[in-house]
Amino acid sequence: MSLLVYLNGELVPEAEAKVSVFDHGVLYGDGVFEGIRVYNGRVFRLQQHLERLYDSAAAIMLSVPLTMEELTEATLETCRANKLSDGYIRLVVTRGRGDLGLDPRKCPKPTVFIIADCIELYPEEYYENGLEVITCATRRNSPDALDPAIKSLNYLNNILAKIETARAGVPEGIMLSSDGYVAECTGDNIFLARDDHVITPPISIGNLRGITRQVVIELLAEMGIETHEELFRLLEVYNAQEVFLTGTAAEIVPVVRVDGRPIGDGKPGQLTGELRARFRELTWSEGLPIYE
Ligand code: PXG
Repeated sequence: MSLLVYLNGELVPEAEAKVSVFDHGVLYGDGVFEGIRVYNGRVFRLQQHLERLYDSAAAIMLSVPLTMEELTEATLETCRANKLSDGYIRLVVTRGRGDLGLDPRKCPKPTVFIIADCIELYPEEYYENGLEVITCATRRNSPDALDPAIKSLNYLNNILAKIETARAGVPEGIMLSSDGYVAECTGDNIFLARDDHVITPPISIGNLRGITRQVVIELLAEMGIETHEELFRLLEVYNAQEVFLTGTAAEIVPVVRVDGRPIGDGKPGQLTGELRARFRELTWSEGLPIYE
């Protein structure tokens, strides 16, 4: 069945959901986006995703032409039009149509589109057996050039790293900051379990303030486990008791091998398993209802 895509205020069939080749989102990656999950007829953490979208837009001086309430309603409407009850939403705001120069002032009207589609889930074996990851040679963008906390359409930094992981035959890769600290993965945040607490890199090193990252910090707090946001290098990853990644697509996924080194006993850890169970419960019961 053809999807209905929200495009600048209208729901149009997928084949008619087109943007101009002069759109600066296409020409320069000039725009922002969100990837959001729908579970059991509810949109998970929509408010947080929209807040991050408006923050990213503000950082690049892009004015989203809808209020938060309007964008919320447009998102729900797009889900309803596609009878979505479990799936994935891609919400994009580009600079809009301009000329062949960089100047964003030549783009008077931002383009907004929302795709509500099924999600291709990660293979079950990733969760059962854990992932093998490598460290990518491509360093994460430096925050003083293009801050990775801005979820912009410009994903080439991540894609270059993703090409390395594909060549190595593994599903994800660790990206370091320019001075060698662990920053995040190509599309996921990273956590290590160490003794009685958990660590994850601070946002300021240059990573995305992941919505799943925040959920995991909350779940850990409920379990009485502290999360320390601190700088660490690869050695600490190799020596961690457990390593796991978090992201909207991946949810919470155990890592069992990094650069050829087994993590812990080389099997998915107990804490990661417990977090996954709690995450499943939360996603099943929380979220903004689409059909009420
Ligand atoms: N870091 C980066 C660079 C990301 O792109 C995350 C961390 C995790 O953030 P959230 O808010 O999702 O917990 C992301 C998000 C995909 C896909 O298809 C990737 C993301 C989101 C949705 C889909 O690979 N990455």
